[in-house]
Amino acid sequence: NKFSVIGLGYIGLPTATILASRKLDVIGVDVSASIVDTINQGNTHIVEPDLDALVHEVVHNGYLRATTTPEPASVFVIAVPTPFKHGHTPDLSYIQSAAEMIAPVLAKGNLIILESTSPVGTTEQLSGWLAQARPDLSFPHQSGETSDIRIAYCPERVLPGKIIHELVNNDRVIGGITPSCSQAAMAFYHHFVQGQCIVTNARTAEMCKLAENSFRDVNIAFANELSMICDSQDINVWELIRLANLHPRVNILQPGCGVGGHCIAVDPWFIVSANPDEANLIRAAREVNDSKPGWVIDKVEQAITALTHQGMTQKDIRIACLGLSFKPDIDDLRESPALHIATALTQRHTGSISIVEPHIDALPEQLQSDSVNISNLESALNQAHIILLLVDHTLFKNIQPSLLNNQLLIDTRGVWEI
Ligand code: SAJ
Repeated sequence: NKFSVIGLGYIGLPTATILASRKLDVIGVDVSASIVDTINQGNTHIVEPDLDALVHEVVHNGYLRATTTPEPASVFVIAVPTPFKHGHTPDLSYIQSAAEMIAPVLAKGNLIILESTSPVGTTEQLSGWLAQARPDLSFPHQSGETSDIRIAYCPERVLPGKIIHELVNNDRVIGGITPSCSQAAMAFYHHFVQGQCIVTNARTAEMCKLAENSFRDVNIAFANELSMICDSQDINVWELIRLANLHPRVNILQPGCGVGGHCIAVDPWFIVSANPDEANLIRAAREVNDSKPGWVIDKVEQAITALTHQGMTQKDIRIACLGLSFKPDIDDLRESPALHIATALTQRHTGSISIVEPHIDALPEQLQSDSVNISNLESALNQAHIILLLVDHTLFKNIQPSLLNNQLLIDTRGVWEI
């Protein structure tokens, strides 16, 4: 039995690696030759705790091999990106290409599992694309039971930073196009999942993933809206949330400088674009979270104005931006509100900006400017007139209070609770 994982990114590579660690024969497929080469050397192209050593082990033991050309296998797991296009509609082209890639090597009895976050109906669509490419095989559809190929939707749910643990321990929702597709997928996940595997239909499983991330987005939006309300009411939002959360049925999340990453800031739009008349709360939450970086930029501009009223010229005002990643203690800058804010400040501020980001070595392209430098924490704090905390990295939580003297502090994460 061979297992194939299509797409070797943040989900596909850990999944392929965990399968291979169970001594299963795994072929990883990716369109990028450089990713394939990196993996075949036993290395990884993504930063994720515990992944490096595991990839090294399974590649050297011969259980995981990467290639750009799909090969026959008994199970294919598709874990390719589903970004959104202009107008917030989902872009399914990576799933369609994955389908076109594997179609020629499919054989009777194969199981295909889609793990990519997808709008409702995508698994059926996948079945349709495959049926077009392989008229010699029968593919499942909701009304029919028997088919040569089985297809299921099983969303990934792992948290970046805890992927290896959560891949094994999280419960899984399994949505086969037919009950026998679900049973086949269930048998597959039992190779490595210790959480419960619960069967439903494909549409429910697709919506379940979107609902999970929308739930989190709506809850973070509540915290972000509260932070803006409290600011104009002169109330410390961090204290307020701590107090409100003492109530046994209240659990408010933490405000921040915005919501980033490639999931929570994207997936709710899949619901909104398919249900524009009903998804009002979900849309509003997205808008609140997307407005937060602009609000933070306004706060920095107000601080700059306050310093100029004290007699400084804007060119002499030095800003320290603490953190660029989309959440604490990772190196991932994708859809990062902190990066967005730092970029906007780079374009607007005439004085110098020091960036402190312990998880990257060089500034991303959009921050390359004569007035911006990457700095260590202590010198950035010493020289700054304004300190803007964007990400609650552990390094920043441990800052000595003596380093925060006369600078203006803008703390978007409640690390200093101001
Ligand atoms: N954030 C806040 N306040 C909070 C919590 C988070 O501002 O109280 C911000 C973070 O700083 C970050 C963003 O939200 O910018 C998203 O971070 P996250 O840790 O909530 O989630 P992700 O994007 O790393 O992973 C999410 C997870 N989904 C849920 O928790 C419902 C994960 O389980 C999913 O597998 C993942 O999306 C995905 O791939 O869909």
